[in-house]
Amino acid sequence: MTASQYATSSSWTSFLKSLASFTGDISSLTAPPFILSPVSLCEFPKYWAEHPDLFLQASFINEQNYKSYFPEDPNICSPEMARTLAVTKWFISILRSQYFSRNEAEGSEKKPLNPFLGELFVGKWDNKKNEEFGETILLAEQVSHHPPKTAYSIFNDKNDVKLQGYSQIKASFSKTLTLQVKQYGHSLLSIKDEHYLITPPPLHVEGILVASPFVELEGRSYIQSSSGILTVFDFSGRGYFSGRKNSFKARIFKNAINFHMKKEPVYTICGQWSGLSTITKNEIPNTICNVPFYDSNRTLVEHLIVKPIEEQHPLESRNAWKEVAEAIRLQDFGLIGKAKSALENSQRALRKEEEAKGVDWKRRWFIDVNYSKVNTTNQDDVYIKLASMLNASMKNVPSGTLLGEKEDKKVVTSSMHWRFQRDLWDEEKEVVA
Ligand code: 0T9
Repeated sequence: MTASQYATSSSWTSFLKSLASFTGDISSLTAPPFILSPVSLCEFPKYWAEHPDLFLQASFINEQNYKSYFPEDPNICSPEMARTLAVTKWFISILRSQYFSRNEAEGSEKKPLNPFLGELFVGKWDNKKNEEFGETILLAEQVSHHPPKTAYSIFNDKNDVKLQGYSQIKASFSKTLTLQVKQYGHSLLSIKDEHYLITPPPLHVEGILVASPFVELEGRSYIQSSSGILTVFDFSGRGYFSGRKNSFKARIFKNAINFHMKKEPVYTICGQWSGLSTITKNEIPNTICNVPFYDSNRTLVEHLIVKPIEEQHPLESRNAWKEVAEAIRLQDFGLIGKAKSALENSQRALRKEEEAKGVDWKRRWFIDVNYSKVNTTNQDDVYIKLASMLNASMKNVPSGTLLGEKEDKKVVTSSMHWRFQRDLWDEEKEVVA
């Protein structure tokens, strides 16, 4: 069947009707098999590093060689700027993985499996083709089930590059059945002793009515560097500041103050994140104008290596979900339900057991840090330092909310954020990457 045939099927129309009573809990929606993905949301952090070369690139840029990394601008001001351009390019490159790859592979966005508490996903990029690279390891853990939160850590020890973060969403359907999604959480990238705070953008899912959903980004993403340099991404879909889908404009400012004071950025990059983007230097005379910056159509992604299912720990995603995934591949509605219930029931039993014992599920590699209790003037803490440079709210508000903005002013008292504990991974005895 084609998407347009699915769109008029009774299973789809009755699914659409059920959306009227949506409460915000995506996992409670029973969708027809053709729109189910056999992949758990716990796997999604892999998208952050599907361009292993760009993920590491900034770590190779130093005082001596920085001009050679960005020959487009012979007057580039500093190695910090060259590294920010590398990080910006990496971020653009992975948007295609994060928000477009399911459409490419499956023809549309599909409903991912809702991870269970304690679910793990691990893998690595061995980078065998390039000796300088060394291994990049990914660890993801479902640290909360209600509401779902996935924490992740991606690190390359050889070049001292680390990314950690966590992600959570809040979703609602509009009258036209567009799913509006706000992202919560953030990522912290460390390139040796330089750090970056990255905030993911809001998005919406279109095409649900016609059974071929796809993601479109909107709003903003910030990449605040500890060097002071700030990249501000503005996203839009078809017809806002360009007639094309997946459009963006990224402005690179010397510092956040220049951005807040509405001063000119140093560079502007614009185009499509699923295709070509170009860079312009905003100086007079304008020497660099719409020079090609990145073309995501020309670079293949590198998928991480995941151990065969037989070698996986029972908590590892593809092992734990294998019956459900198989049932989805068979498109067997009854079997999907049965396999899902089996997993959910054993999870319910576990929670009951814990409740009776008065204990909480022990998180494996991450801890949650309450930032309303720590000294928020402590500039040794990378997150506090970067958030205050950007003037960003540290509360549990939508990603990228600045101090004084509407969401920040609401009475939200918590500022809990998930953080990776490297020693817990170093002591890990049962799970291998
Ligand atoms: C973090 C990403 C996130 C997760 C996904 C909204 C969405 C779940 C969250 C935000 C990643 O870094 C980036 C990419 C895609 C996001 C997903 C797209 C999507 O459709 C799902 C939601 C929950 C659905 O599955 C809605 C059901 C619909 C596809 C069929 C009716």
